[in-house]
Amino acid sequence: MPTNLPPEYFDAEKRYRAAQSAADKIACLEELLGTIPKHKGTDKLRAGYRRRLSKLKAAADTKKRPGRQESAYHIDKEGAGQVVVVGAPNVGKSSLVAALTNARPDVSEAPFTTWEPTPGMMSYDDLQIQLIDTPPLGRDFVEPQLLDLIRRSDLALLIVDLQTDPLGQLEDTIAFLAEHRIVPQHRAPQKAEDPGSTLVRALVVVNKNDDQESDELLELFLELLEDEWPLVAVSVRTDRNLEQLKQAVFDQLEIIRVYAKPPGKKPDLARPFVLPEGSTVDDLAGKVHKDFVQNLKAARVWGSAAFDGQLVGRDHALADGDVVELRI
Ligand SMILES: Nc1nc2c(ncn2[C@@H]2O[C@H](COP(=O)(O)OP(=O)(O)OP(=O)(O)O)[C@@H](O)[C@H]2O)c(=O)[nH]1
Ligand SMILES: [Mg+2]
Repeated sequence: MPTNLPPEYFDAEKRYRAAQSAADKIACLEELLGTIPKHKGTDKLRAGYRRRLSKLKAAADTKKRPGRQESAYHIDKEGAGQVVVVGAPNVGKSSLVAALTNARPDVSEAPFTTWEPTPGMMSYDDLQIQLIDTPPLGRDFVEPQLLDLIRRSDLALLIVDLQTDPLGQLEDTIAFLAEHRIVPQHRAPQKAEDPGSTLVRALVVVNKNDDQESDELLELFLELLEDEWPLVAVSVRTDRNLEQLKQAVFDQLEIIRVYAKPPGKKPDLARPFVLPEGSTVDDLAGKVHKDFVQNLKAARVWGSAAFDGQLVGRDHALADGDVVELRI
């Protein structure tokens, strides 16, 4: 032990020994290190405290990590579907999410405004659908987590700006997604060539079709567009076609709403069960309660695909708007 240590060292050392929490220990160690004169005789002592300090800091960091992993890109699905809004800079992604949902992402004339995804809820009839605003797709850098968000989504809105090379923007977006092995679902045949790719439902949204004047631009764009795309032309600025867009989003999600009716009672029309298109009575039973699947004896359906009150079997396919009475 070197002899020439000042009295402050011994005070600081006492405090360090008394410290309970990791944060206190770190603070006391830093203070302690500051009191030790720097010369050859104190090298070992200082190195020892340094090691302890870095160990404590590393341990504190790993503890913090679970918090850090909750990145802005981990957005829990809410409502009837998760719809991610993607596209080139400045096409109006944030404007669209601000117009259709309760979220208020920043909008500006300058490109590259958005840095983080922002979710919001859009009402459609009796449903809530989640829309997520995202940072622009760019050649230089794209957060890998954005790609995962697109892969996990139920639908991607590919936004282009009618007034700024919409064809080029759409081609770039598709090429970009393809580079990362994300394939729009209606191009499914391509998937056979690459089994590692992810199919994602996609809807092209042509924004900034503000008025009749820009309809000419739209016609030109549609003529040049080679592939068939599910597509809606809108204007966030003038509200043009925004209702049609909501309808198209619902259609593309390929979901149905079914209302459960307890025997002898009225159906609960306020809370639809949301199921993928093609779902059966069995699928609904599983969603209502796991006991229902095993014990289901009969079901009656009121709706478009059945005559009113028709008795149906477990594998009867349900349609949007059906009212179903499950009997156990
Ligand atoms: N004329 C016209 N301008 C629009 C429309 N929608 C959005 N804009 C404008 O386009 C600009 C960009 O809008 P943003 O919503 O910030 O675009 P963004 O795609 O989120 O942009 P980044 O976050 O930078 O990728 C803003 O000046 C908007 O006011 C529209 O329908 N018509
Ligand atoms: Mg934005």
